[in-house]
Amino acid sequence: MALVLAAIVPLAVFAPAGASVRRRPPVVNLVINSFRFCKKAPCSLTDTAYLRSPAGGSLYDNKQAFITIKAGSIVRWNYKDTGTPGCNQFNFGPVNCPGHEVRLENGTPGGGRQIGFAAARSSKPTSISWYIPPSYAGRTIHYFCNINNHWAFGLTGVLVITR
Ligand SMILES: [Cu+2]
Repeated sequence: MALVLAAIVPLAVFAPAGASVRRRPPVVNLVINSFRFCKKAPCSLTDTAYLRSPAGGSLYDNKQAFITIKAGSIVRWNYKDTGTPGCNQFNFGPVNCPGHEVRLENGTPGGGRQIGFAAARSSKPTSISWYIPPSYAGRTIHYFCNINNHWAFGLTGVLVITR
């Protein structure tokens, strides 16, 4: 018994209290599916998070489709638009769909920073990842796909960033 204790106690003593062990940020997986952003495929028609004005910005927020994310996480949008009606199907002419992007809303027609692009008809899984820094806690982030005006088809999202 004493031996066992002797073996355990030093571990406890030297276990770094509040050590600055760097943890990997948790990953929150979302999907891009049927021209929508949502948590899990299949997305539904009502997963459009806001109606976007052609001038930029939101005309109407659909709060039921907002997605809450903890600051300090990585958001990963996985491209799953291979089904019907999906981007992969539109491979010709004026309705050609090259893929989808995540672009931050900034109230201008073209939008702000592009976080990433996921190509259609890829032979490999495609995703867009974004690390949300802790300082973003409290923000509500509108984003959309501006490729061929996909936002007008309902491809808009909102992230609510919490602590
Ligand atoms: Cu798109």
